[in-house]
Amino acid sequence: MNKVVLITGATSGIGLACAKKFAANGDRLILTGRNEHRLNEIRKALTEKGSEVLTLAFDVRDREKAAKYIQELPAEWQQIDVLVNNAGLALGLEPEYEGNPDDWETMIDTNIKGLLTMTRLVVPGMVARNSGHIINIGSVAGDAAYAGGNVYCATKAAVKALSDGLRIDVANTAVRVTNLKPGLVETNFSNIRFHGDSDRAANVYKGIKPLTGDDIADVAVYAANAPEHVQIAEVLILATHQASGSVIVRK
Ligand code: NDP
Ligand code: 8X3
Repeated sequence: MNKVVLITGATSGIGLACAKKFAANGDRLILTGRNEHRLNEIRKALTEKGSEVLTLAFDVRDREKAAKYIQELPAEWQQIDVLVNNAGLALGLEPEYEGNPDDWETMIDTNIKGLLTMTRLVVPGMVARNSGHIINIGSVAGDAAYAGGNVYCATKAAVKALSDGLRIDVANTAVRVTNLKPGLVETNFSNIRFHGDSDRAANVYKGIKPLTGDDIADVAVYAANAPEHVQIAEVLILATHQASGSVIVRK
């Protein structure tokens, strides 16, 4: 309630659902993403419902711009209570030996280095105030590789290692770190992964009731509102007919 929550990748899917759920919880939102038009639309819709929203359009791979925006936040937005490191993507599902190096670079730069950039910019203030919460959106894909997942799975394994490492680094403070690991969530994720091939994307969710962004956002809001002495360190959230990243029972 009344926290300042910064969400990266808030223009779609899990990030957008988090924006709506944290807004409904009475929190103030800093929403980021590359798509400025979508950010403006979302700000307008949430503001009309009574929320306080600031939007910042930047690419998390652009370290300089990210630093400029965070360092120049208006005074009333500078004390970020919750950082939701959500911006991320998968590209391709080829065997590792046939993958596209440009796709690898985009995934590594966004999912790992972008998350690190935001952590480096926001967490020092939390440590100085002895208060704050970082919610990283990892994945079941970080627990074990699945066919064709290679580099994407590696980036999400890195999110687990970075969450665990950060948790150690802030253990002498009241700052908390959560790694949320969703399974199959129907968002724009597969459209992006398959470079706009919507039939192939739809097939990913065929014969199964997938999770929604709201399902993940509910857990994020729960973790952020747990009593101060409770650190929800890691949560694996799967669709009911999914047992792991590679075991999915379709009807
Ligand atoms: P969407 O494609 O629906 O949303 C991705 C969001 O990330 C968009 O808001 C996009 O905003 C933002 N984004 C992507 N690249 C950048 C960038 N370089 N800079 C800033 N923002 C960026 O996918 P999801 O909601 O599904 O994905 C969100 C997170 O959840 C990702 O980290 C993903 O790996 C993870 N995840 C998804 C699962 C799923 O099954 N869908 C399961 C497990 C984890 P914009 O285009 O405006 O920049
Ligand atoms: C997204 C979930 O299993 O499609 O991280 O990789 S999965």
